[in-house]
Amino acid sequence: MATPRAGAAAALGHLLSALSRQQQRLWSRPSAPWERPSSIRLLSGTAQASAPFLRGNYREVCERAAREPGPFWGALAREALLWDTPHHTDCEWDFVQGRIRWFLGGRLNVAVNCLDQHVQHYPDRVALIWEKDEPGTEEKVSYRELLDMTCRLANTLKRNGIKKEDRVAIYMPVSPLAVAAMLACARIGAIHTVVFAGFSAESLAGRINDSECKAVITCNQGVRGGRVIELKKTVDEAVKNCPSVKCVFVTQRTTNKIHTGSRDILLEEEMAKESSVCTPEIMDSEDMLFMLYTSGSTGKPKGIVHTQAGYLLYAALTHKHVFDYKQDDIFGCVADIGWITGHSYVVYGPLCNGSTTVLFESTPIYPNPGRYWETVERLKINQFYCAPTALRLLLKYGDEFVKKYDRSSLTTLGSVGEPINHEAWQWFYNVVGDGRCTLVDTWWQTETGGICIAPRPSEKGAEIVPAIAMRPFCGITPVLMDEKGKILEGNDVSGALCIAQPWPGIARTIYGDHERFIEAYFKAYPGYYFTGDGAYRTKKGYYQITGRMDDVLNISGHRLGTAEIEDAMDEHPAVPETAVISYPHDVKGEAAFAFVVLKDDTAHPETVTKELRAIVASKIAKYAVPDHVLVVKRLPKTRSGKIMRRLLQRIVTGNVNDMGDITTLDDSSVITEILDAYEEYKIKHPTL
Ligand code: 7RM
Repeated sequence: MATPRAGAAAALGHLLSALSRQQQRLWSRPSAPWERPSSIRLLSGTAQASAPFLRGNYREVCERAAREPGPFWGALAREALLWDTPHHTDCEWDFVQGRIRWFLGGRLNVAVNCLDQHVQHYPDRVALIWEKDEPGTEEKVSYRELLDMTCRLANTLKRNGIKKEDRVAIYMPVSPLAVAAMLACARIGAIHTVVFAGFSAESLAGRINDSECKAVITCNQGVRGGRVIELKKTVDEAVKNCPSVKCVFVTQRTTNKIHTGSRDILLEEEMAKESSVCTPEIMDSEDMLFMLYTSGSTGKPKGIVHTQAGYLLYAALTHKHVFDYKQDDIFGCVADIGWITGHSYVVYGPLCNGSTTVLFESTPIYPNPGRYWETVERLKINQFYCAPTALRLLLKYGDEFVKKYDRSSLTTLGSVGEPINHEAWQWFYNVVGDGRCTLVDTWWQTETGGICIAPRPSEKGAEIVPAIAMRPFCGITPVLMDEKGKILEGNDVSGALCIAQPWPGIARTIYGDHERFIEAYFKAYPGYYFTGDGAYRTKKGYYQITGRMDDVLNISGHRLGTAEIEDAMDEHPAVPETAVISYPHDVKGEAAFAFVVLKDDTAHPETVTKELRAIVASKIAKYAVPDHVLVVKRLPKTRSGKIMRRLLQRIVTGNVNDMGDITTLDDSSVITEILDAYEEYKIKHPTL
């Protein structure tokens, strides 16, 4: 049956067949409508085509990118992506209204870019290596197999009424089916929102309801670190309160039988009945690709929206150039797909580049602290990308767990998620990398879509300063602002990190709340994107990220708003008020410390603090539970009633002699009161 999109779809097929008629025979399905000839002219190329911006002098190219971002990215987009219709306008933007559009008029399909174009050339190339929880049980999936899986899954979604623009929640650990689920959404134009499988039922329900998802895709159970995680049960609990959900697709990760409810659909069974051909929906560059929830400074997570072409281009180019990815390399990013790092550097960037990408299901210490390096040896990983928190944990176990394994395949090491401390950087570089690999500290955010500041690319042999992110990627224009919103010129200065011009990977909006998008990112420094981070520009002009400037914690590389934890605890009937602050933690980077005020008639404060921990785990996630909960009589407040968290932070970090400006404090006797309570608590908790 002809669809309105059949012409455009046919055009993609035409291009693919033109690329290599001989190879085409290997995988062609003559009945596929999108292989019919078409008169639409397509711009060719694959994302592996060497991007022009690295030919020649890096500094000059960057200067040009900053001067003329539109034509710079426009040319790259034409060369690096596979289009149905080329774009007519490179970029339209207005940072006051938070309006950003790239590659207008362009039409393409992200799944075709990530799959079909590679199947065309190398159907048997390995796309995914699923490094399952038990070492030595890895499974490989070729591009042809991943395309097959994606199309069957896409057809299953379609058969169950999921269509373009519908939202689909994915609540799964990393697995080939999770990747296929993301790509199946992309293929039919549905919008996925992956929810990290460690979030509680209530968090999941909140996200499903905010985005009004029509379907949820999940597993019966998850397996991690030798333990079974009851994912389906969590989904069942969540969807009780999600009226928009019409079906729950369930895959079998374990042999455990699952209870099926009225909305449940056994995914593998249905996929087996479907065709392995699925006509891709041709999408506009600026149609939504996915949203991903992330914490901000209020209690409610934000649904960050990324669109098709700009996001894909930026993820692919940064993947290739920051990590110096070469064809046939094995790329190992151990992030979970529930975070942006998993989206950009496990799935979209590597697959768009036709890479072999590792899906790591386990933990850094299962079955022992040598797991990462044993995996590197067994899979012959070339690029290894992880979080500093894992390195801090592993270095405590000593070098033997590393040295036992052959790491000679490694060429590039990467770190992401939080500032990397010197000890972790040196250990990663010298012990893991034997002092011979390039180590890149990469700074970026859910909102930036891909890496924005990192040591590479740069001129051959250019220096790398340990433990700092250093150089803006081409086309990224960092600016530091002082407290008054004045641009700080020159070097050796610290300020609020802003970016002056758009790049293709920047988020486009917060789902359903564009005002909040403007408020959060474009209000503080009008005309600039404010990252929420502070940074120092060194004497040599390199960037060092100093950390969040807002009320956002970074626990083991994961963002969490203090307000989110406070809101959860405030629901306890015995708790009128709470204040959560962060303090440095040697493994997690930062940890949460909660100060709580209880009602006067509370008989058992210890019971309440225990209940508070349970509430946070069930309302948000286990990782959000504060390490310490201290009961106090009052909180320090300004005369206008605002809680002065800064003072609490100084108490916990031992900076009591430097309280800063306390002139706005309503009643200064509260400080000694809290200090006394804190000292008493410390005696009982000597590890603090
Ligand atoms: C990719 C990711 C973003 C926040 C960001 C920073 C912090 C991330 C680094 C870093 C110092 C780094 N996205 N951050 N990378 N701080 N150096 N290399 O983590 O949205 O989850 O978090 O993480 O504060 O604003 S995220």
